[in-house]
Amino acid sequence: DLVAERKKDSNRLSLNPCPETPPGLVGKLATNAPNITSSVTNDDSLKRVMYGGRYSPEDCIPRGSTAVIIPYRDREDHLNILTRHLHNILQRQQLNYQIFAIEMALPTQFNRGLLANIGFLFAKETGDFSCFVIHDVDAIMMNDKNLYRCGSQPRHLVTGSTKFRTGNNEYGLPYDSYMSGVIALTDSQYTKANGFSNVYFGWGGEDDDFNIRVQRANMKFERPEKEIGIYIAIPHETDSTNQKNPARFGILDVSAARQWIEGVNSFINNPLKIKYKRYAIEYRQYYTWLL
Ligand code: UD2
Repeated sequence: DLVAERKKDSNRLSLNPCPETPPGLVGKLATNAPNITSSVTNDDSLKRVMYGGRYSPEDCIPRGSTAVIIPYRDREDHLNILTRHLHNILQRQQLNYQIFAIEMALPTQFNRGLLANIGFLFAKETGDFSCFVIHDVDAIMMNDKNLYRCGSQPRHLVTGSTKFRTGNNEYGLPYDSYMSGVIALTDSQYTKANGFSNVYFGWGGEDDDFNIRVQRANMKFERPEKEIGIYIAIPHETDSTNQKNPARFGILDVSAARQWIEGVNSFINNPLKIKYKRYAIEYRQYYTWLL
């Protein structure tokens, strides 16, 4: 593997940077496909994925490098659909990328913010990424022009999801300041906001809390154009280990007071340092898995 990587590096010396707009993009994908995975045509993409769900373009020098971080538990079907779909599209986007599934061990209630923070730090340990995309496992991108790159401000990559379908509007959003599902931040943007709060166990609240953090750090989420940031939400039941957190509103009320005390800094030099155990790391065929 190392020899192959070195060879690629030396080949790259004579390569040009990838174009600003990747040439192979097709735009909006067929939405009525019975099987989302087969709606993306070029299955050869899966053969090009390196173990751990990594890829780097061979014919040009990529513009930055993206870590896709999926807070995860017990949704294997969704994870299989999403990772295959992403490999297909992110290769067309000529990105250097790696996909991470960050799983919380049972029996603790799910905590999406905590997993995002752990995934962010783990990805930084693993590779040199310029962009971190925190991704719901059930969010399927339906326009390949939605580039998984970062910007000068944090980015909310969703302009509409079938989860919030209203009347004739197939892809909707529940409210203006909403920024859930898929977001993209640079290392410095994520760190400046102090990452996600770690104290939301169970469903809800961590996304609105993160939005407050971003604003209080003098940043603002931006979205792509309306027809570009569209997603299918794979339907699912409520998870018994991610029940609605009845305390979420109370925790959200004191979001500002907690912002600099706990967050991604809770894992580094902090008197209230969070300790957690890594039970397993596996470099699986289509993604890197951390339990
Ligand atoms: C919404 C938000 C989501 C998050 C959540 C509240 C959208 C599109 N998404 O999702 O970003 O803010 O509300 O916490 O509005 N997960 C698992 N296994 C579990 C439970 C959760 O893998 O047992 C992961 C998975 O990546 C999933 C995400 O957490 O996509 C959000 O959980 P959800 O899908 O149950 O919640 P949902 O759809 O209401």
